[in-house]
Amino acid sequence: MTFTKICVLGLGYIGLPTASTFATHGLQVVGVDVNPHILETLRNGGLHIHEPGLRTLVEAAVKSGKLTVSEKPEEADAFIIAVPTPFYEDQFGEYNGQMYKLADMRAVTSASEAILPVLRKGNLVVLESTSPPRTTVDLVAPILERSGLKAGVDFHLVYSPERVLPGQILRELIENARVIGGITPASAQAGRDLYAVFVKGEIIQTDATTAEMVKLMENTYRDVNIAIANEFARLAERVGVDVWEAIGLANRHPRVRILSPGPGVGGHCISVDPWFLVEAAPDITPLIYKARNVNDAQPHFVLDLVKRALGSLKGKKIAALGLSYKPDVDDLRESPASEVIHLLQHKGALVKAFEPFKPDADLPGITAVPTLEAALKEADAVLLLVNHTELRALTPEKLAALTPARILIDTVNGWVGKNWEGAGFVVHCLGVRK
Ligand code: SAJ
Repeated sequence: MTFTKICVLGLGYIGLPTASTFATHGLQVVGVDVNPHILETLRNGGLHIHEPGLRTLVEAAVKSGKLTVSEKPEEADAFIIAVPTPFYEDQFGEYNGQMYKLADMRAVTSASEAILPVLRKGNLVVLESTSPPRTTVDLVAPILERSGLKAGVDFHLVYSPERVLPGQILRELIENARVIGGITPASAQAGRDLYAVFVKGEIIQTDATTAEMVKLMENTYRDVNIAIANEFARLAERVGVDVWEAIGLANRHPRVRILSPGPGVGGHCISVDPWFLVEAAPDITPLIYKARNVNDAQPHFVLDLVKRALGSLKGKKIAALGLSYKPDVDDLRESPASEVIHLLQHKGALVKAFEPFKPDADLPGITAVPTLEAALKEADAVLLLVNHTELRALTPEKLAALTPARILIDTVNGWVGKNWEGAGFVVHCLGVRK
């Protein structure tokens, strides 16, 4: 199948890079979003998200005339749905007295409904949003079939997960292997033809539900791996071991690859997607459920660490460094750092936070200051919450000059290997017994 014009529904972290990449590879692309603010920003040459290289790419796509934006889909050869699939904040499932989170599929539903009036025979529809297993066949197909056209017969339908890492989206979009799950082999082939426009990685065809599972399994595997790293950190503190050294040594085994402990698991993917599997079958997913709980509880272990370092937190001034959900990105969504700060404040600590990637960060209930100096200048203790390259690079001499604090609490092992004691500091590191 060949493609001249496509519509991409949802212009967020995945949709906008995808739409722009198709446009710079010669397709006519209509980017669709229901948020008028996003459309206005893009029409005025602005950008509502931060991702390295994205500004240049979007500018090139718009300038060439190949990327336009609209509030509604138009007739096209293919439609890509890349809208958010969060979980409900106020609705839960229950199994055996245990609550689990439920996927909020309203955006996928309304995007599918928006395609209905412009869906034509021979079109390809792709769902990219991370979704519970069977969404493509049980939710999207029936909506699109309200057009009178039959999925897999009159139009092609595919699930193809995005697997790009925030911070490296543009490179990974092109280079990563791409899984294309068709509701029929012909649909998968049509999906391959579309992504072959720019994907340089391997393109692998399968069925739609397998592709959905693949995506969820990848992120769940990572969540469970981080959960075990966090439990190892707790154990290491208990038995008097440095977990970072122990993990480093264990990872010298050719078949072991333990991830890193930290203040918790944030972002909009790893901390969300495993719930889709629990929701699909709560009776047979106790490990996935437990791993989510272990990682969600991690900010409380950071609180314990800070208490061990400082005693009572009442009135203690803490400089909290890093607010994003992970290193070297500016994304503050679902950030464990914010949760740690709330817990500290709840115990009476006075926290000033600094996020180098977003000096103007504005989070409810958190005092964020625009410079490192402002966060550090009157602190009693310095708490490293995100392993940003520039925070990791701080030297004992530099820090000693910027703060009267001599207590450092490192939750990410960012400051390992420097002569902190020589500069008068005492370092408390997560996963290391003092
Ligand atoms: N984290 C740890 N320890 C680690 C690694 C990560 O505590 O060893 C924490 C991070 O600090 C962060 C969270 O986990 O708070 C998630 O970060 P991440 O880098 O593991 O993942 P995301 O959410 O940025 O991106 C993931 C990626 N999935 C996998 O690596 C399997 C990415 O490829 C997906 O495309 C993305 O989810 C997505 O959109 O689903």
